Amino acid sequence: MATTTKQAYTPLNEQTVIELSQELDLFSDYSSLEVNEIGDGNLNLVFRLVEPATKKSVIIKQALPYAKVVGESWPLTLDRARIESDSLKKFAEFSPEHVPEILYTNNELAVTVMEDLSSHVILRKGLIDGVTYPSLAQHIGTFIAKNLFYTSDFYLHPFEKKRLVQQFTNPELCKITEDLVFTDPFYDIETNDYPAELQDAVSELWNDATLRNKATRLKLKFLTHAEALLHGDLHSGSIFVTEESTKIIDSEFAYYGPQGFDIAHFFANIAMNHIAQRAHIKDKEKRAEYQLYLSGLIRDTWNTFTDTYKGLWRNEGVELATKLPGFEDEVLESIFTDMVGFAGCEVIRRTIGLAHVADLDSIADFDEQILLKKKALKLGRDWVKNKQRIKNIEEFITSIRSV
Ligand code: SR1
Ligand code: MG
Repeated sequence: MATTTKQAYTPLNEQTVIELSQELDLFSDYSSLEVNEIGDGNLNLVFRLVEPATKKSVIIKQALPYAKVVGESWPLTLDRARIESDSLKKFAEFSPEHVPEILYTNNELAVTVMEDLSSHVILRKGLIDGVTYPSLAQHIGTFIAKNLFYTSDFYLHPFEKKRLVQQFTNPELCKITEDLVFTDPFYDIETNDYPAELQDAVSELWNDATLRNKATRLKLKFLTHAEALLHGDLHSGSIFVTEESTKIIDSEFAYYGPQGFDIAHFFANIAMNHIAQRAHIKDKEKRAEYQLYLSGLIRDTWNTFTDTYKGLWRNEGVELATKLPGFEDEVLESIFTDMVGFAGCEVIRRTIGLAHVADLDSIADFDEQILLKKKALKLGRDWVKNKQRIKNIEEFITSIRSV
């Protein structure tokens, strides 16, 4: 592909992004290009460029030198654009069908040009609207199992594993997770964000010494267990879907971490949707049916994940540990227990921390919103404190259904 003469970083705008696309020779007619900045995430600029005559379209994503959700007072490394494009390319080695195609990257400009996925919708929106996705569990379970196994010591030569750990060292983005997921929600810190009506529940949570203790231990795992390459932020806003297709995006939080982390974030966000459906779907029968779908989504994802992981372990395991009889079951049990705890932290921080989820925040009836947020907090606390007591995926699902 052609390249650009631009060398110094400056944030793109609707004019300069067209100039960049011209230098990169992405289209044939630049006079009629339609450009929209469609970024609704917390961190980046996202431009969609469409050539009306040919209907050709691309996404040009650029990291800003600060967190957009807070503003310029929160500086943030541009290196996250490199982490994102490198990790998407790494994921494409195992699951090309589940990531957008990367067409061009420029680390100095913090720019990535990628396939436009506007035929898809963001999973969070689909779930809030009560849509079912028949292939999603199969896709996510396989995607996570392959990423974890193929980037772990169970499969890689130790030199290559350590090279990847270096390539994906991502201190600033990890610090955001260390603070926003594992620390701030458990203390009276100004980044937290919740309505006054939740203060009693929040104070009770802050006074729970066991909860803090367990959350701190989970944070230590996140800090120290460089087991496999993670997406690092696999909530339902990082997944694009259609009925048949699933694409994972926004992997700027990728790093080497504990294996239970990504699947925990996926399940936590499904669980919050499950809770929120009490407000979104008024018809009782329809709601029960949809909640059953969500339970099945968790069950099928977990079963696909474990089946795929075990198959890889048996057939492609290289490290001696994969030859120990029954050891894969121990590894999967430990992933499961970590998953329950990490999911608990995610539910708590999405309810009272800095970054929320629309599933709960969009509940129009304020009293109902508060009631359901209290239920989410209770579930999150239970998962963090009692992760060892939840023995299998059926008990995990029961804990969500009995909220
Ligand atoms: C300042 S970034 C806030 C959150 O948005 C991202 O998607 C991550 O989840 C992060 O914690
Ligand atoms: Mg994101």
